[in-house]
Amino acid sequence: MSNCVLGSLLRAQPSLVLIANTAPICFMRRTFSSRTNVSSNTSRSKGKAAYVPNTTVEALKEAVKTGRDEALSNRQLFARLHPEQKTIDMLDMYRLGIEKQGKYDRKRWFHYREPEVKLPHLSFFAGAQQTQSFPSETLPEIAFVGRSNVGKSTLVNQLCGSTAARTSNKPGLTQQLNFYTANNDFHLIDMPGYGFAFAKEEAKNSWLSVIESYIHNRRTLQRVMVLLDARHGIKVNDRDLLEVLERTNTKYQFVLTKCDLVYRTHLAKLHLLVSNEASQSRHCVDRVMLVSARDKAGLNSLRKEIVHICNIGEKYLTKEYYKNEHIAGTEYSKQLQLYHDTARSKGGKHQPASKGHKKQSCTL
Ligand SMILES: Nc1nc2c(ncn2[C@@H]2O[C@H](COP(=O)(O)OP(=O)(O)O)[C@@H](O)[C@H]2O)c(=O)[nH]1
Ligand SMILES: [Mg+2]
Repeated sequence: MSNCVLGSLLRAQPSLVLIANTAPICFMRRTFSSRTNVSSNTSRSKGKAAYVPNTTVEALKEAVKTGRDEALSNRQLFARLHPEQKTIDMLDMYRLGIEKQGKYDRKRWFHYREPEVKLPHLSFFAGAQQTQSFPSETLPEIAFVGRSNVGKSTLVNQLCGSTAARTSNKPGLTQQLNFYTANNDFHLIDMPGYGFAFAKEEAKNSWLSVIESYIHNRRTLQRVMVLLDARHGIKVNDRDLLEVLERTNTKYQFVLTKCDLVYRTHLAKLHLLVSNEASQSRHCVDRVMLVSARDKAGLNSLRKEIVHICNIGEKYLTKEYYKNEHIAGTEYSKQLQLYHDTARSKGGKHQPASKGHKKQSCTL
């Protein structure tokens, strides 16, 4: 999880270190069928034991550490999750998730204004429905894959401030792999979505084979970003994809999208589950990214991740950038400390911008 994220802020405020090595995935209906023991015998692991994916419910039970016989609904299990305070701080800092007064939420009265990483605009250069039509392998590639309507095209656009990728409310619009180039530095690939209800049967079955053929044969593919809707987490079709990624030894990473649609507490719990799943999977990067394309939150962290993956940091992350990031991080941690001190002196109830109390904000 090292490379980008909170960067200098974390050096300044170690308590904000983004959690990554925590517990398994996701929140689903009670009727979820058992899909177990799709083990992978591949050798390329990070010292992890052979990967045996849990069902969503099993993972949830494991994360809650409840007895497997205890009769609790998934909703109850999910409610019992206890994300760490540093996760809440991280979500708060990046303004991810809907704020709500409660145990894990607090009224925001300071801001983290991180300097923006600017990536070049995208231009479409190829579309492919089958292996033969894939363009030649030249630049490092990052593929975005996930269920239909999860926000792949929107994210690809937002990352580069572009409108090249077509977005739609209607699921299943992208039926092919769309290749976009960013200033001849790297390629982003918008993959076909899966799991939509209205698709023809043969289209439903073909998504996996096209994706598999791409990830299996593509030597320039650096990472597959698996997008998950923050309202739903990992679903059945996602597990089919994960199985393929594990089997083909492909490095992948989870990205939770549409974080503006869920409460911060929900997001922190889901992050805990997905991080757990990531840390147990052999080829998954531990760090789980969170984004909201609507609020433009979390995008910068993902941009930095891309820059590091493609090894183009020298071009896009200058010394000036790191300096500004450090200043912003230090300022934020001071604000956070002040917040905690004030909250403590008021017996845990903080009243940020009341009369006579000067509202604090980061000046960057
Ligand atoms: N609220 C919210 N809506 C989003 C976000 N990202 C995408 N959407 C919406 O989700 C719908 C599907 O997005 P799209 O990018 O076409 O999904 P794709 O099928 O995965 O490519 C569109 O209506 C988007 O406006 C987000 O971060 N927040
Ligand atoms: Mg799309």
